[in-house]
Amino acid sequence: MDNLSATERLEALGRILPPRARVAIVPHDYPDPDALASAGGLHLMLERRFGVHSRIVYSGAVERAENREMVRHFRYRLWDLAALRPARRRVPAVVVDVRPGTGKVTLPDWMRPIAVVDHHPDPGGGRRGPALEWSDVRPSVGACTSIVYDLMAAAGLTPPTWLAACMVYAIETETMDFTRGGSALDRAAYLALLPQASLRLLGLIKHAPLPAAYFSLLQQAIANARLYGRVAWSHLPEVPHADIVPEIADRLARLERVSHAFCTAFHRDQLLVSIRSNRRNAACGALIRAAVGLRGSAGGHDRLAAAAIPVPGLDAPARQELLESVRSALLRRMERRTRGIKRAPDMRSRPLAAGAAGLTAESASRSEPPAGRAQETPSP
Ligand SMILES: [Mn+2]
Repeated sequence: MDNLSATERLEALGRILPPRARVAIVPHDYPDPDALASAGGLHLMLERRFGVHSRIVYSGAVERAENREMVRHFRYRLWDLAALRPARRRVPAVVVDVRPGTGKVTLPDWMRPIAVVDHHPDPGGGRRGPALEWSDVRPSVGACTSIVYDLMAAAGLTPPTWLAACMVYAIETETMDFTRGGSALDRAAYLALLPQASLRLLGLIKHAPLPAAYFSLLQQAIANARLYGRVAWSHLPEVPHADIVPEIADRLARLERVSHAFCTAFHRDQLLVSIRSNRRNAACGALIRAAVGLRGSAGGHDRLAAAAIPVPGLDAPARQELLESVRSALLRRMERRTRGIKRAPDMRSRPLAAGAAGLTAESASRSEPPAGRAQETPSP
């Protein structure tokens, strides 16, 4: 389906959509703005262009304050899969911003994936999902929302102002305001959607009120952050929601002179990892897959990627051992990649924040001698 125009793709989609059945639109678990806005655009398109009713069904939670604000203004209902009764007949599903079989989207037995819209590179590692009847996968596009915009535009559809605002926000966050790449299609989608968007809603999302717990997690993450030359790492022993992990990685990646950042955290029965790079061709997705291996699901893009490693039943020492192994596997690979930069990093670590881990401002500004493993692990 690679060389088809958006119009041809639309026609092909029309041929595989069941005429009367209700369709599920399924974004990846713990949907982010890109996944939600893409799902919203598809919901509108199925209805208006094909007369097909759909339900957006997600798993996991939406916790980041900005994302919750976006959901608050969503006019299409978002159905929590856990609260749905299984359908008696299998429901055709359109999977969005993820591919089935990657471990990043929950599809119950009673759903039958028929189509996918995604922009993630091939997951690789034998994690190829089932062949679908229709797919629109464009890894060169920065935001999945831009692909949905392309299809909507080919269908002659203009989103309502609230949805346009969500789509604009999705493209901004996914491309980090076009600093993290962004193709010609992303720019075209962004510039076309912006005049159609409720700018007030866009502002409300960006300036969403933050809960007090956010600040205490941020404080903890900064206190635990350590620098290894141009690599920054922080760990949170236990987080109440998954969304804080990529947020911390984003923050750390903005530290001057840092080229790679990652955050690790235990969340329920999983070790979560988010990595970021501000360098081109950082291949974060491949890097994290190599570091995590078969221990969990991992993947992502050039400059950002994430992994989730199941740890059910692991006691505290075993969890610590796993964390240490993942941390050193990531550091090793990042260190190799930052070697090309002037002033190659030494792998000695130092705390990010003066006064953190009981150090004074003066000793924190010096590099420590090579530290043992125990010392490199931040105290809780
Ligand atoms: Mn996406």
